[in-house]
Amino acid sequence: RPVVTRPETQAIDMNSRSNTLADRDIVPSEQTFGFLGLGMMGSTIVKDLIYTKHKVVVWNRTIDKCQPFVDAGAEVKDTPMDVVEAADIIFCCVSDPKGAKDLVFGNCGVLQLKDLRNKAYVEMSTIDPETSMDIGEGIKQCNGRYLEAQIHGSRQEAADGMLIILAGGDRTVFEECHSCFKTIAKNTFFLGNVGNACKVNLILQTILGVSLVGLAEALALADRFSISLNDIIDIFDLTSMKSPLLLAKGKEMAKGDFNPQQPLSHMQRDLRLVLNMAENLDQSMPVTSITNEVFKHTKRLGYSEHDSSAVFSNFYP
Ligand code: NA7
Repeated sequence: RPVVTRPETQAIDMNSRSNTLADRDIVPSEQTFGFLGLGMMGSTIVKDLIYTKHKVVVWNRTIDKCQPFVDAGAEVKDTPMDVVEAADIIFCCVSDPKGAKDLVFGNCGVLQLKDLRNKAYVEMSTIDPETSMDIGEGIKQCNGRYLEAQIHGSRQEAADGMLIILAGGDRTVFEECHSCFKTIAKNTFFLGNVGNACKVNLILQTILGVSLVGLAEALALADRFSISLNDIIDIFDLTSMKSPLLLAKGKEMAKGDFNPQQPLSHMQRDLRLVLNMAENLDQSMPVTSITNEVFKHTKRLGYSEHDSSAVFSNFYP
């Protein structure tokens, strides 16, 4: 089996700006915003919040990642609890539901503060509705306000300020986050109760995951016939099936360029969350189940940290 090398981790470019920012006429909120989690998404978001003059306090598990943000004007704290103490509205953007829960319920977590009066907590990590409801309940019991604000989009879309925000929970928090959301997103939707935004986000991820596996399988068949993948993509572009995303992913598959825009491990995590959600409803999801298996296997081949388009690699012996 060929050795799969991990994709290079790209350092955040603190000087890059999305072209869209200049046109958005952003008046920053006076409130102080906490930010937990400076991964690829979190870093990109915080960089733009600082640029648009929001007051930001940050924390990341690997503390070294905070330094460029401190240099750019953010304050850094030692624990999530310290961030909550210093901020009015706290965003969280970590890998998965377990990480999201740890930051709220764990040692030195948000709830250690006990009294969250005048504080609001905004969950941006991709999570399932049940986790979101648990977090929301915990925050509410300490008198805090809670909003789930799921971010839909790739790392490039985050860098371009073109995310879509799907929100549910406390509407006043949604409104108070207006200048932040305007900085990072092209559209924001308020979808009602806690859980609704998570459901919509995961449903969109289901469409994406299933489409990527279909695309990968079809392109692999073309390759077996020695038909040029670029020809297939050019013809696909002329059909009514075309979509910007599938075209981009098809090109990545043809080139074998799996630079992570949406890591494959995140895609598989989302499919797992979808299947758990459907299981509780006895909803049959045969295609998503197989799609999940395909992504799981691609992870085993070593492509967890590559882009989801690396699912193409699954179809080679
Ligand atoms: P990355 O770049 O993989 O970053 C993940 C971040 O989550 C990073 O800051 C991690 O800290 C942090 N993390 C992961 N697990 C934990 C736990 N258990 N405790 C504390 N912090 C944790 O992901 P992205 O930025 O692309 O995506 C983040 C979310 O946005 C994800 O849910 C997407 O679906 C949307 P580290 O730096 O490793 O110490």
